[in-house]
Amino acid sequence: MNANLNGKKVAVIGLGISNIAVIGYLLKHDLKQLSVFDTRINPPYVDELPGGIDLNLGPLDAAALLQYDILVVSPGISINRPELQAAAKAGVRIIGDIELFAFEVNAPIVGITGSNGKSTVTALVATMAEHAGLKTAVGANFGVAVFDILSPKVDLYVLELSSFELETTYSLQLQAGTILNVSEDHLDRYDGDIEKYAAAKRRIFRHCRRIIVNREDRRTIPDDGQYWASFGMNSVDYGREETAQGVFLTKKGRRVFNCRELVICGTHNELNALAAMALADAAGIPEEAQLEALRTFPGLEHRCQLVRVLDGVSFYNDSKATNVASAIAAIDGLSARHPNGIILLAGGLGKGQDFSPLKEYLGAEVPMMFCFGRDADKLLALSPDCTKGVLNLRQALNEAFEMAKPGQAILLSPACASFDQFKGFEERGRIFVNLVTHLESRED
Ligand code: UMA
Ligand code: ADP
Repeated sequence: MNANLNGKKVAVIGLGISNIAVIGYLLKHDLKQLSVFDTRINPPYVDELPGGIDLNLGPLDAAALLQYDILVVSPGISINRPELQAAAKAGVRIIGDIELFAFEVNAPIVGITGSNGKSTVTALVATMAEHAGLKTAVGANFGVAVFDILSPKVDLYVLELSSFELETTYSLQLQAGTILNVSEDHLDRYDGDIEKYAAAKRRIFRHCRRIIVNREDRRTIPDDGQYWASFGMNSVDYGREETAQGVFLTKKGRRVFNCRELVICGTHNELNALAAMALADAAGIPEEAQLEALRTFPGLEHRCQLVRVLDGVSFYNDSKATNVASAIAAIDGLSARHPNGIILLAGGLGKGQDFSPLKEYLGAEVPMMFCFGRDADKLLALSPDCTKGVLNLRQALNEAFEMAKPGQAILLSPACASFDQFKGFEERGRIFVNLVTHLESRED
């Protein structure tokens, strides 16, 4: 498709962060019709719509959708819904905001997807680019709509791309792109099939000049097996070397960085750093700027952050761990610091995941897991002895603190989405930090 929208009938499906920005863009065109649909009765941003716009709230009307040329579907709406499938079958084009952005953008783009680490790597690459003096814009799944960052002044875009966004993107040209890893997540949107989810992620490689893969995860490798660089645990290509002096990050066997200088911790963050360096090299960002960014990047909020130490107990906020693999990365990353045990606070919406990989940690690194939220039962079923059901996060924290011994950690790493009890992972993390901050010493 081309971006010539003039004379077209366009409907925007979903009124969230992405599509409110799309509407601003569409209003600059001479459309034949612009309508807005949202399945929610009370979606956000209604007050920001221009007066008189055709607004349709509540269940989608399949017949009504057939009259449009283009549907711009926001990421939170599955394109597999029957109403959208029927429209697609009838020849209506189904795209997302990133597809429209692809026709407007002039500067080079680095694209990052994966089940975990996307935001961290996106922020790291952007920090590297800024250290190199480039005017850098960060957006998409990072929380900022692409049409809110589009500007002729930008030298480099760094986009965090979700599988949902990639499903509705066809034409995005990337200078460099990667899939960091693929583990179970969002399977409720992929018929429980991780291969369908991985295939959606591999759409990132459709027009990607320099492809970077995780050589230990076959699902991150394009179907034709061709790529520009790889990262992984050993010292091949972008890699790691474990020595008596510590762990070094390497490029083709050359030691470039001592991980002692890395602020963000854990092996998963070493891999994130390698992926970021590979992307930066692919985008022409000098190595000096890369290393400076690695030395200074403090990590993002809600990702395995130490909140406080009270009575010898360390409290970590890892609210962004919305799937099992990220919770396991946090436990692995912290277990060396807390050999006496990590009390885990977990639960929420499981999104169809298999929780069983957590089982081997229960009774070992994790002596107790307090479980809350809609899918608490599935977590409780992993071990009757090392789990306890509680009503909410507050109760989980209080009971965990009652039993915690000095040297142990209390880790909020829920392995689940938050929307059953919170507005999002940020709210869940903020509430946790607030509760932890107000805890009183048991020794007084
Ligand atoms: N919704 C409805 N009916 C609708 C439209 C939306 O019920 O008609 C619901 C969705 O199911 C979802 C919520 O409303 O629960 C928001 O959906 P949306 O499509 O309006 O989302 P936006 O506000 O536009 O935000 C989206 C991304 N959200 C999702 O993919 C769900 C944001 O990623 C992204 O930052 C934003 O675009 C920027 O352009 C968030 C996210 O949770 C952070 N992403 C998932 C993740 O990281 O795991 C994929
Ligand atoms: P995303 O944007 O993909 O959700 P984030 O960088 O926000 O990724 O991190 C989300 C969660 O995943 C955090 O709990 C973090 O500690 C964990 N994490 C970060 N990088 C990785 C990785 N490479 N592998 C596994 N878990 C990771």
